[in-house]
Amino acid sequence: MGAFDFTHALLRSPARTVTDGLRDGDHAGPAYADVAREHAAYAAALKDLGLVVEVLPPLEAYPDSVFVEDPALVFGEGAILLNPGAPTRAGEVGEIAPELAQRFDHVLSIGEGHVDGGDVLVTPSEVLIGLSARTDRKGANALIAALAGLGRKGRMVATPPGVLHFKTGCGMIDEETVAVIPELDDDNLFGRLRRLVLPEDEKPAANLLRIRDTILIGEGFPKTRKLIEDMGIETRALPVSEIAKIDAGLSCMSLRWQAAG
Ligand code: CIR
Repeated sequence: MGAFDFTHALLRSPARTVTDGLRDGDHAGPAYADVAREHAAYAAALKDLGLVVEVLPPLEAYPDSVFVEDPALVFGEGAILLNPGAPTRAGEVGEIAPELAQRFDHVLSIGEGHVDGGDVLVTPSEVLIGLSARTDRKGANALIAALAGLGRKGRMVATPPGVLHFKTGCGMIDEETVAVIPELDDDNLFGRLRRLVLPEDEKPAANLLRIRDTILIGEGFPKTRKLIEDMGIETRALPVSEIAKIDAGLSCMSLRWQAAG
């Protein structure tokens, strides 16, 4: 199976408190009903693409808990519990842990330091961990050790200042290519991967998601869609304008994996 041939996805319904989700700046948050609509469209797209999609119940105590990517990292061979760097999100780990224990034979934990899953880019040859305001060296080193336990190599990189998560600025297009914002157009970051640099006025498109043969991308990024479609890859645009109000994109709303066998 190819790197993007996911079979399963785990999601969590947005809580009504999502209106209080963390954001950079003091602008208004999203409307609950609109986040619920975007979440439903996302879940439907993953199902359409052939994945088994499970949706966990909402957690009102955790406004950002719809973003299940941040408290854990999953692979077919096992899961790793992370530790989100925002204090209001720390409790999400204890909520996702029993769910992962039911679904994975091996569940490891970073144990110390902080890592948000949004800072973790899985490439075919290595796992890149972006140091950021949410992810520190201690957590990144602990994650590198946990990844070794699953037979994977991890490497620490830097998230540019002002960018929330490493994957706010990049996403895998195919096994050889990564989409990047201009700030991440750097020879030292992505090893042998080719970089597709996004137009300056479409930087939020970078948090795209390759699922099987399709790239899911936020609505409103025609230049980026064309760049990808010119590579012969199908794209499908999804509404993200509400979750964008709390600094979220497409990767953060699911944990995705390929079931073994
Ligand atoms: C936060 O600041 O933690 C949330 N409002 C957004 C998290 C987005 N997560 C992600 O991109 N992995």
